[in-house]
Amino acid sequence: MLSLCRVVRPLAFRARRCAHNPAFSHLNTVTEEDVAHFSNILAPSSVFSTIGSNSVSSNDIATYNVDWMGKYYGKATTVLRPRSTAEVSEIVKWCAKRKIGIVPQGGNTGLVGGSISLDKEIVLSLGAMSKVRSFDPVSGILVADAGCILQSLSEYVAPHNHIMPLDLGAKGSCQIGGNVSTNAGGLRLLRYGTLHGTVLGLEVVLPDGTILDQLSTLRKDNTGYDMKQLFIGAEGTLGVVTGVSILTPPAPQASHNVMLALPRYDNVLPLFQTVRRQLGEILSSFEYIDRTAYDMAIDHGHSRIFNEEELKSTQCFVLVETSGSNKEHDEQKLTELLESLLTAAKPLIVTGTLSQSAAQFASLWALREGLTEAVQKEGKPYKYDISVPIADFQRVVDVLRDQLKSRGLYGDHAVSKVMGYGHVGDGNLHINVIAKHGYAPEIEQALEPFIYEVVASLNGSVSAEHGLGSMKPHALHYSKSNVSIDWMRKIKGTFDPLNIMNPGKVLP
Ligand code: FAD
Ligand code: 2HG
Ligand code: ZN
Repeated sequence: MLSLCRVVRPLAFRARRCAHNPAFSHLNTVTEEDVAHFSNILAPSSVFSTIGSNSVSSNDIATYNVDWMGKYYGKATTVLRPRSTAEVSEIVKWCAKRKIGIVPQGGNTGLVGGSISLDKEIVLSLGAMSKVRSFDPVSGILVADAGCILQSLSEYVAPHNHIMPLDLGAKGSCQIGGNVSTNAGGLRLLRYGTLHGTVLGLEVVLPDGTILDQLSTLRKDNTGYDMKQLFIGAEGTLGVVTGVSILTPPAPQASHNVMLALPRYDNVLPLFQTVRRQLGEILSSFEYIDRTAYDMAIDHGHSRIFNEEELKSTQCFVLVETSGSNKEHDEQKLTELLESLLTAAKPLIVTGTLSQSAAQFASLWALREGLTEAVQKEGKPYKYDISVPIADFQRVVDVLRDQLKSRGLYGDHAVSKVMGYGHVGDGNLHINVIAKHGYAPEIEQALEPFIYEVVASLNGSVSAEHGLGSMKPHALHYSKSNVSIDWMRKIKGTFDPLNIMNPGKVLP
């Protein structure tokens, strides 16, 4: 295997179309007076507006007005980049008084159009709040501003032999506040669990400007309702997260990975059971890549892991990672696993490649982590991030491909590829449908609500980890009962009666 170490590249912005939500009549447009007020409460270099005497051009704020995929165009005239929680509070107080909508924006890597202003809301970018407030190397508790980039935090705790409890392909751009607000999952969830468990406390500016300081560093605190949980995954609809207290685990002493080639999709579930049983506590990731996704990654320059002969009988792949405290012990367990898989009477795998160096370890991960960027180079993706039973992963991909075929939309003239990859260990499949020549209404109509109905029939979730943003509020009812949606509305109404905080997102 070639040793290729890819790093996350700067994220490019591309533009395509405008999402529109008509329900904004309760909000006011930003005026010259508002911009003047913002310029009084913030440093001049923190205010960017196409309105007023110091106006900038719409090009200057273009990157805040389009999402990472180039699927959602924003309409904000004004972008504010506060430097402190007090400044965020002043901004929000003014917006509440004037009924101006606010879109909190982190690294803008979200994949459901949540960080984009749909109408006349301002963008409140957290990027200038990027200081680590404290770190305790004994407990591993890190307290940081919401605008800290995930990768910077990983680099901050690394010399203390700690790691962040989450890791994702967007780590070079996404912010910890954005991660918390989307309840991001990622590649380490199987081992370290969700942010609902690792986040110990939050500091949040509520929709009236009040600062809610729950930046606890306590592991245990059973004093009533655990309010922070409401903001984890709220996608900026309940307040602006300004500070995060999070538990960082000790870095594993030894990590290994192996890419397994499987002859049949049906083997994924029995393989997961076998691997979990044999590796036990050292299993830290179990990621799925279908054949289409693998071939695409190779086309886009990733190292070839298997030869042509091996690929002839391969339908899909699994990337297994182990993390433990004893290198020899872990290596022995992995080698024994591979041997038993290859010598079984009915082998579940065709073959496997065990990384032999840090570079090979990184290369196997780069292929998996690089899929989202490779997809982006292929065309315009429709992304469906779903929870379904593991045994149904590939069937759902196939059913969707068949649906496009039946509408005459599958082929180089429309959808060139339909693929699946994701986090088997978490029951989370990412389906990517690639529109070769750009987004088109007839493709979307063929896909939706069809895919949501399929997910509902499997009792799955229409959003496993990316959230609802502006893409899926209308699909919420496929995964949540009316009673749940009613109570979500009541919670939203209690925190944000004026509906200024990220309006048009999450709730239908
Ligand atoms: P943004 O995109 O800026 O915002 C996302 C949402 O959170 C918006 O609704 C926004 O209003 C809100 N928000 C942001 N910051 C705040 C704040 N401080 N206070 C209140 N609300 C806020 N996601 C996963 O779960 N797992 C993955 O493995 C994964 N991999 C990815 C790989 C790539 C290459 C890309 C491009 C994206 C990936 N994502 C993944 C999606 C995305 O990166 C995550 O959802 C990430 O957590 C978003 O963080 P962000 O700072 O970019 O937030
Ligand atoms: C991943 O798991 C991310 O790689 C992105 O959640 C998924 O590209 C996608 O659809
Ligand atoms: Zn994912």
